[in-house]
Amino acid sequence: MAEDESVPLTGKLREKLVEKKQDWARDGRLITGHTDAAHAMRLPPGQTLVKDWPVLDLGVQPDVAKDRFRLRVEGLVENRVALDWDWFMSLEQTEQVCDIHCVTQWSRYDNRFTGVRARTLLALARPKPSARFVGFTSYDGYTTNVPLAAFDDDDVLLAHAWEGEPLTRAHGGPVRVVLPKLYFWKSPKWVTRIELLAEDRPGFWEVRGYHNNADPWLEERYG
Ligand SMILES: Nc1nc2c(c(=O)[nH]1)N[C@H]1C(S)=C(S)[C@@H](COP(=O)(O)O)O[C@H]1N2
Ligand SMILES: [Mo]
Repeated sequence: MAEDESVPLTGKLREKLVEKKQDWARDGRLITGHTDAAHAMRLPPGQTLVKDWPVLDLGVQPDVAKDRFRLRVEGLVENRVALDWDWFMSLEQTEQVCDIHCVTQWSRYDNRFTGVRARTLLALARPKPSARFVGFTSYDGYTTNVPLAAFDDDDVLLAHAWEGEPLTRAHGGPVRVVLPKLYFWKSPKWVTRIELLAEDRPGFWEVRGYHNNADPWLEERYG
C-alpha cells in the first residue's frame, strides 16, 4: 500500500527563473569557447570563482523532518531498499573535499562534505546487469538523470553535512547528492528516490534545453 510521502513545502515555484534559464539554453548564453590559461587546471571554461555558496533551486524548499526521511534505491536492482534516517546514518561515512561548478557560471572550490558514498548504496541495492542509467527524484519534485557509470564513481556522495555541520535545508538537507564531476544541477538536493533504469530518462532541466551529460570541462551547458 502506498504510504503518504508528502512533506511540507514552502515557497512558490520560480516560474520566471525557469523561463529565463530555458531561454539561456535556447540562446546558448555563457558559452565562451575558450579557457582562461591562469585557471585552466582547476576552473572550467566560462566559470567564475565565488567564495560564498549561492542557493539555486526552483524556489520551493521542502521541509523534510528526519523521522519522515526516506531514501529509496529501486528500479533495476536485486534488493530494493528504503532507508530511514538511522539506517542511512549507520552506513559507512566518508568525508571529502571537492569543487562545485554551476551552469549559471559560478564555481566554488574546496567544499568539505560528509556522507555516504554512492557506491555503498549500490553495494546494498545491487544493480541488475540491465541497469545503465540513474534517475533521481527529490522532495520538491525536481528530477535529474545520469549514466550509472557517472553515479558509480569514487567521489559521488549522498551528503548530509557540509564543513562539519548538518547540511542546511537551503542547500538540500537532510540529504543531497554531490556529484562533483558534472554541473551542479546533476546533484539533486532533498533527494528521496534513486532509480536504476535501462533507458535514460531526462530530468527537469534536461527537458528544458540543458545538456544531458553536463561535463563542465567540455562546457556541456545546453544540448
Ligand atoms: N531538488 C533540487 N535539487 C537541485 C535543484 C533544485 O531546484 N531542486 N537545483 C539544482 C541546481 S540548478 C543547482 S546549481 C544546485 C544548487 O545547489 P545549492 O543551492 O546548494 O548551491 O542544486 C541542484 N539541485
Ligand atoms: Mo544550476
